Amino acid sequence: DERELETGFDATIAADQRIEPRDWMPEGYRKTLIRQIAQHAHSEIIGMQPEGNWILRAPSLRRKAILLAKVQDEAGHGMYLYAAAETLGVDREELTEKLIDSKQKYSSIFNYPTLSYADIGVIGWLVDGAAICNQVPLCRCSYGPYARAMIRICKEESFHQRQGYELLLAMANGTDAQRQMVQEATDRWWWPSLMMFGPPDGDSPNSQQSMAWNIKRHTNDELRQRFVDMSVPQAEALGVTLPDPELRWNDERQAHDYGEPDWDEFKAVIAGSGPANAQRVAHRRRAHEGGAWVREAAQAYADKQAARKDE
Ligand code: FAQ
Repeated sequence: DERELETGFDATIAADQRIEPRDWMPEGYRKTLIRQIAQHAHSEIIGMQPEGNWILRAPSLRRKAILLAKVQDEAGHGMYLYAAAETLGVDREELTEKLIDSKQKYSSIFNYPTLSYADIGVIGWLVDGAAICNQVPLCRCSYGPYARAMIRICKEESFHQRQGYELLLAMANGTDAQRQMVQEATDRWWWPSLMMFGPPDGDSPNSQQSMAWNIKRHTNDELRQRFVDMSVPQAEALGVTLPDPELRWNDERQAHDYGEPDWDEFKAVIAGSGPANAQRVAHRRRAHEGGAWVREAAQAYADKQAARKDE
C-alpha cells in the first residue's frame, strides 16, 4: 500500500540512492522535479538567443565556429533535459506550450541583452561559470535521469566556460578599447550572474524540501558564495574590477564578503518585466509556430509507416 511505498522511497533517499522513473515517488517530489527540470530545459533553449544574436557578427571564422558549436550544445542540453522531464510523465509539447504562454519560468539571466562581443566572453566566463557551480552538485541529484543528464552537460559547460575566459584573455591582451569592452560587459553581467542562484535562503520557498529530497545539495546562498570566491581571482587575472564596492576577503570566514544584489530587479525579471523577456518569449513562439509544418510532416510520415506495417 501507499504507506509501504512511501517508506521504501524514504529509505532510498536516506541511503542516498537513486530514484528511477519506474519507482514510486510522492507527488510533491515529481512536481518539484518537473518544475526544476522544465525550467532548466527552457533556460538552455532561451539561452541560445542572447549568444545567437552574435553568430552573424562574430569577428573571425574561428570565433564563429566556436560560438556556433556552443549554441548547438545548448540546444542539445535542452533536448536531454526535456527527455529527462518526459520520464516523469509530462511531454515536451506541453512544456513548450507552457514556456511560450509564460506559464513556466526560465533563468532570469537570459532576459538581458548582449550589447558587444565582449558579452560573449563574459557569458562564457560568468554565466557558464555560475551554471557549473550550480550544476555540478546536481550530478548527485537523487533522480537518476536528471543526475545522468547533468554529468554530460557539466562537461560541456566547462568547455563553454573556458572558451569564454580564453576570449576575454585575448581581449584583455588587446587594445585599450578592447579592455574597456571587457570591463563594461563585466559591469553589466556581474549582478545578474549572482541572481542565477535564486533568492536568498530566507526567501527560497523550495530549498528546504528539495534539500531533504537530495534534489538540491546546497542552498542558494552557499552556491552563490562559492561562485563569488571562485570569480575573484579570475577577475584579477583578467585585470577587470568586479562592480561591487563591498567585495572584500573576510579572514574570519575564509570567504569574500559581498554586496546585496538588487532583489527587486530579480523579482521584476522573473515576473516577466526584464529588459528582454517579451522579445525572448516572442522569438521562441515564432520559432515554434514556424516549425509546425516540420512536426506535422514528421507525424504524417510516421503514421504512414505505421499503417504500412499493419497491412
Ligand atoms: N531565474 O525556492 P527557489 C543554463 C524561481 S544555466 C528564474 O530558490 P529552487 C546554462 C524558482 O523557480 C540556468 N527563476 O527555487 C546556459 C521558484 O519559482 P517557482 C538554468 C528563478 O528551484 C549557460 C522561485 O524563484 N539552470 O541554462 C531563479 O529551489 C549559457 C523561488 O526560488 C538551472 O535551471 C532564476 N535565477 O532554486 C545556457 C539549474 N531563481 O517555480 C545557455 C537548475 C529562482 O516556485 C547559455 N535549477 N527562481 O514559481 C536550480 O538549481 C534551482 O531551480 C534554482 C532555484 C537554484 C535556480
